[in-house]
Amino acid sequence: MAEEKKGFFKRLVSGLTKTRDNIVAGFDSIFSGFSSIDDDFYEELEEILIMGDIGINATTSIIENLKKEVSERRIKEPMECKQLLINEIKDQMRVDSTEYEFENRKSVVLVIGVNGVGKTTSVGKLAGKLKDQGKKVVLAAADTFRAAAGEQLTEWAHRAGVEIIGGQAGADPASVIYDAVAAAKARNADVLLCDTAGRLHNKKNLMEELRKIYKILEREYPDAYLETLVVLDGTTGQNALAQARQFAEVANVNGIILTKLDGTAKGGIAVAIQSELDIPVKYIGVGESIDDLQKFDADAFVNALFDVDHKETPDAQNYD
Ligand SMILES: Nc1nc2c(ncn2[C@@H]2O[C@H](COP(=O)(O)OP(=O)(O)OP(=O)(O)O)[C@@H](O)[C@H]2O)c(=O)[nH]1
Ligand SMILES: [Mg+2]
Repeated sequence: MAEEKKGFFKRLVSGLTKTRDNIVAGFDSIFSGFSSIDDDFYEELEEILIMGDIGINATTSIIENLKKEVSERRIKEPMECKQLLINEIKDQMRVDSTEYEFENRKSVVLVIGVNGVGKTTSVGKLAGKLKDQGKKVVLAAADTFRAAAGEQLTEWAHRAGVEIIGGQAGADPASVIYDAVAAAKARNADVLLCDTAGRLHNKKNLMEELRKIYKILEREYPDAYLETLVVLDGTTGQNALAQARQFAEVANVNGIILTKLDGTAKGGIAVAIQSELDIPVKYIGVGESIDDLQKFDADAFVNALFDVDHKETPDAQNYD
């Protein structure tokens, strides 16, 4: 278990290399380049945070809080700001453990998002994770739009060792959900994970489709806890933020799965989403294999970003 945690932290550190190069290299040059903490210093810090996709909101509060701390503690050396900055960034992105309630009760998890962001992959990875925790998982292949979508999820179901309920291509997604609910009830499943189609919906179609699905869930499975997760592609930076905002307008979004953080310089978007929209990033994806999805942990994320403490930190984190 500890080995596994370490392994993931290592992958996180290496996955965030580009983001780190993008943000942290800039910090270091400021911390060592400035001899005093003045307006120029703050301005440059602000610029790096904005360029690192951390978002206006988070950047503003990080800088304001930093100024306050610096003056209260009478800090004079730019280098001494580094740890304060790390702490401020962490504070922007804490996720309460109650946010994972759906993992611990009978639940339905609806996974939505636009084309190609990693919905099916994330459903597969999440299935593997929950199965490993000893949970009974059923998958609903409610992407009936793309012909190959069912096969793709079936492969994941085999990999994770869980059951899958699908429908014919072109079938009504709500009818697949209906069948999947029946299966989940019959097998006394802990979690029903629903993959959905990612075609670019217009807002009206999306609302209509979600409304039908929610209606079936409310009617057929009223005792299941409903969790709606939006999947966002971390490589798309500000675009991901805009998508999250749009989905939040049409659905009761409980959280975000942020994928493809490996190999992107835009990982700072994780901070922006949390701070701008107040929707927690609950999972992050840092690769294509089944183990490459983990609960988001602000401390581990920011430590990985700054590449600090990564020898001691993993065991102290709540990766499970
Ligand atoms: N590197 C990397 N690739 C990922 C990650 N998550 C998903 N992918 C890849 O992204 C591609 C698209 O993933 P899918 O899971 O098919 O995306 P989707 O949202 O289901 O796509 P549609 O159903 O077509 O809308 C695949 O090649 C995945 O392997 C990740 O965390 N890291
Ligand atoms: Mg898919």
